[in-house]
Amino acid sequence: MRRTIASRAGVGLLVLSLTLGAAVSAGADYTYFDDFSGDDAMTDSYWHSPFVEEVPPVHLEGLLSYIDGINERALGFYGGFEVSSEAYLGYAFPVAGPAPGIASGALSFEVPIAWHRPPQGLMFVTVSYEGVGGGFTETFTQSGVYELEIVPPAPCERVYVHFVGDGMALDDLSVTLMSVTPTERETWGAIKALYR
Ligand SMILES: [Ca+2]
Repeated sequence: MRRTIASRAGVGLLVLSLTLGAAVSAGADYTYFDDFSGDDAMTDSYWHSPFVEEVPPVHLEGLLSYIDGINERALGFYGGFEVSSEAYLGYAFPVAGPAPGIASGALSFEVPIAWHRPPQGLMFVTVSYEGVGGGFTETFTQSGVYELEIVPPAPCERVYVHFVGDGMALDDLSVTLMSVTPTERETWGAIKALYR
C-alpha cells in the first residue's frame, strides 16, 4: 500500500515539474497543478468536504471521493441528501502563503465526467480576490475542459478558488499567477491616486 502511494506521488511530481517548466517559460510567477493522482487536494485546499474511500448509498452532507479510471484518477463531488449540501473544495492561491501584487492569471480544469444529466450534475466555480473585491461565479453542467481568466481589479495577495458540485468530477486543476514588480505596484498605486 505504501509503495503504491509512493509511486503515485512520483508520477504526480513528474507531471508537476513538466507543467512548471512550460508555465515558467510563458512568464508565470506561480503555478499550481494537480492531476489528482495523489492526495494533495486534501492538504493543499483550506476548505473541503470530508474525503471518503467509498461513498455510502445514503449520506446527508456532501462528500469527496477519488474515482479511478483506466489511466486516470479524478476527484468526484457527491452532493448529500440534505438541501444545499453539495460537496466543496476551496483553495487559497498561492498555497504556500500570500504573495504581494498578483495582477493576473489563469485557471483551468477538466470535468471528465458528469454522471447526472444536466441540470442535476452541477459544478459552481467561484473566484475571488483578497481585499480588492471583484470575482465571479461560473456554473458548469457538462463534462469538458474549462479555462477561465483571473483578473483582480487591483493587485492582491491571494486568489480564492472554490469548487462546489454534485454529480461531477474534477481533474487536471491548473492555476498560474502573474505578479507585478514592486516598481510596477508603485506606478499602479500612483495611477489609482491620480484618478481618485
Ligand atoms: Ca487525473
